[in-house]
Amino acid sequence: MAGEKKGLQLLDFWVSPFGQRCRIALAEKGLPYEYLEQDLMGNKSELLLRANPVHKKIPVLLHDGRPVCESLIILHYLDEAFPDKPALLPSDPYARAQARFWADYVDKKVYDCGSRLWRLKGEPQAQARKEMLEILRTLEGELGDKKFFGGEAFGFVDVAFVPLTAWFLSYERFGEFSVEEVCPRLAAWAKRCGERESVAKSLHPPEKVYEFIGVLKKAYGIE
Ligand code: GS8
Repeated sequence: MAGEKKGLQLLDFWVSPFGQRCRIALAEKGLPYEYLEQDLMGNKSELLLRANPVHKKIPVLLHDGRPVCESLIILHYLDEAFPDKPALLPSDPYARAQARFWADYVDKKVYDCGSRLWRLKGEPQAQARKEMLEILRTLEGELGDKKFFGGEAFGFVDVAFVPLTAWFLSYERFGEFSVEEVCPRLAAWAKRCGERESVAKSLHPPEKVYEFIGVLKKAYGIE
C-alpha cells in the first residue's frame, strides 16, 4: 500500500496533460478526490516514489491507498471501479477498441512530436512540424463531422486528447502554423470541449503553457 488514506487521491503536476486527463475524468464522473501537487523538478515525494516505483511519474491515482499508474489506465480503471458513474468508454466492444486505438495514437504521437517542435531547431524542427501537421490532419479526419470523437457524447478519446489543446498555441508558435487554418474542425472541437466545466476547470490558459515551455527550455539549456 502506497498511501493510508481512504477514498481517491491524485498525485499530479499542474500543467501535465496526462494528469489533466485524470482531473477531467474525475470531474465528468463527479467523483470527489484530494489533489496532491507534486514537485517533479528534482525533489520527488516519498509518496510518489512509493506509489509509482517503476516510472516515478505522475499522474498516480490512489484508491483507498492502492496506486494506479499511467493516465489511460487510470481512465479505464475509473470506468471499471465506478460503474454507476457515466462511462468514458462506449459499451460496444468494437467501439471500445476504436476508442482505445485513437487514444493510443494521441499518446504515441502528439506530445512527443510537440516536444520536438520546441526542443529542436533547423531541419529536425521542420521535420517535427511536418509530422505535427500530419498528426493533426489524421486526427481531424477521424473526427470528421462528429461532435466528439465517439459521436454525440464526450468520451475516452476526447479526454485523452483535449489537454493537449492547451499546448496548441505553443505548437503554433514554434511550428509557425495555425490549427484553425490547417484543421478548422479540430479547432472547433477543441473550443466545444473547452466549454465543458470539467475541461475548463482542469486546463490552464495556453499562454501559461507557453511560459512553462520557456521554463523547461531554460532548465534544459535550450536557447
Ligand atoms: C506519462 C506521464 C508523464 O510523462 C501517462 O501517465 O500517461 N505515459 C504516462 N509524466 C511526467 C509529467 S508530464 O510530462 C512526469 O511525471 N515526469 C517526471 C519525470 O519524468 O521524472
